[in-house]
Amino acid sequence: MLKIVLLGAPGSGKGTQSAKLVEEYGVPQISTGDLLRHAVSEQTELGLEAKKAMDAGELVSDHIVVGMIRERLNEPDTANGFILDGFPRSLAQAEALDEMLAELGRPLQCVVHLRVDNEEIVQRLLSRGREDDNEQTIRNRQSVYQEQTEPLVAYYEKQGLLKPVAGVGTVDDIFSRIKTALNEA
Ligand code: B4P
Repeated sequence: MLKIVLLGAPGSGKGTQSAKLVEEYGVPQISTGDLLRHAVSEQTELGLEAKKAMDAGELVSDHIVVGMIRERLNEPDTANGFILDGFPRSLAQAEALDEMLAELGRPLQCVVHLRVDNEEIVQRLLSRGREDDNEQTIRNRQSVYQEQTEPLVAYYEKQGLLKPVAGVGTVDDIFSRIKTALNEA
């Protein structure tokens, strides 16, 4: 059983580490970025609305993202746990998540905070080269992160759930640090 949030700036490696956690613990990864990119590729109404925000490096509206997560957490494969990757990203999303998990009787175990400095992130994302990985959008994502997502560090620290992990070094080194943090949780 693993019920965690991976918190970190855009490009801090949440998706990379989630894939390894899925392999190790056998619980599903729930990535709002992946769910949104899927909606964009299917050209649903929601996808078209989300694309504008994603291309600009802004957050997609809380209403859309919370609805997607509510649906996903009600699917049976999450009964034994989940890795939330890239959600929550605002205080409103974090509060909505607390409510949903209280209703489901499945509180969070811990929040892993991947810490990487901004310049390293710009270099990583420029070499990843996804559609929203140009320098201007990356810089905007970083300032949106600082304004809207960074307050979640204090939010989860207050709840005694925060586990800071250095997100630099090799993917395997970071993964070992995450496992150590989870064992302590
Ligand atoms: P996401 O899909 O969540 O993407 P991300 O934050 O950019 O990436 P992540 O941290 O997962 O990094 P990755 O492992 O890929 O979000 C995209 C957009 O969707 C957002 O800007 C927003 O518009 C929208 N969105 C998503 N969730 C939302 C929400 N909850 N509310 C509102 N809007 C939302 O790693 C990045 C790169 O680094 C990769 O190329 C990887 O190979 C490399 N890398 C990883 N680890 C490394 C290491 N140790 N060393 C060197 N390189 C490494």
